[in-house]
Amino acid sequence: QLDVVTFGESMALMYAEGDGRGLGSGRELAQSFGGAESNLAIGLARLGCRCGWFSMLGDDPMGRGILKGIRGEGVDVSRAVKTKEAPTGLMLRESARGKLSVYYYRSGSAASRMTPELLDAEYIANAGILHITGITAALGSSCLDTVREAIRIAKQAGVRISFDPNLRLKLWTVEQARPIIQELAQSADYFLPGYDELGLIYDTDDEETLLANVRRLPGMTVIKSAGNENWLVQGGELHRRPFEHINWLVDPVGAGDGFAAGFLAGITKGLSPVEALKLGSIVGSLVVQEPGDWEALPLWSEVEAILNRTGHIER
Ligand code: KDG
Repeated sequence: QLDVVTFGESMALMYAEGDGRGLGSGRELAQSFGGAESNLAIGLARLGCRCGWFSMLGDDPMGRGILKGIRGEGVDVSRAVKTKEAPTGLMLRESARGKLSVYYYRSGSAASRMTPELLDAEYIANAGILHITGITAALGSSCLDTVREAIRIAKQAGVRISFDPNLRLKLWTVEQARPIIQELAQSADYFLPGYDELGLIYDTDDEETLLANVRRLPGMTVIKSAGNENWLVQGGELHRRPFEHINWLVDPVGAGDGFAAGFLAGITKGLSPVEALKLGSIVGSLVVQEPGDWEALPLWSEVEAILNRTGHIER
């Protein structure tokens, strides 16, 4: 039985970073892969949780590399599917002139062809938590149908739902996203938006209005990056947790997935939501100190050392 099951697109990731020269400059690229859901799955596995991730990948070198990479992290990928019909999606990233930019080449990708038939109902029904994101919902109508069907299966089996809106405005407009994200948030036991995303989702920059919207949701909400804090809204109560000490900021991408992994690991390990908030904050702060979307995700022993303040972490 798995603690958490998640699904969504993982893409090949090529990046131009480090020497100030961006894409199109003729410089060499580094290769990796990324995807909000597989980032979370890797984070959970490193923290000692049993996690399953699935998607559709192209039957191509990057698709095979992604599968091998995620499997190698100890994530169950037995339900992932390779297809010859479409390629693995691609994401290019550059950090040039002090600006981080992401370019997607994913329309028509293998993962964007997900349909509800991909779902193994028993696999989901046996999990503790199903984690979904707004990225999958944005990939097209068959992907949104897949998200809705997974939620239906999970609810019927009493599996808790975690939902990170991961609003990507390169995939859909805020007007398209708003009603769907609000709908999915209604199904969530754990709703994990960023503060700025929430403002867009509820069309307000007034903090009280934001909190009032979130308090009306049936589950608990964890708001990432509210200034320099992460917040937990549970029942009528608001708990605030300042960011952990960050020595240096290298790469902010993946911090939200790291936070979600830490939070869900805490819940899975039976911690209270307030303690899980702390765990999420620690993991999120570690992720930004190294390059890569998921490479810097910590092992449980590293997090434990911080929790117990027992030692120096070499990273
Ligand atoms: O949260 C990090 C993700 O944004 C990244 O790994 C890629 O899934 C991704 C996306 O769709 O942007």
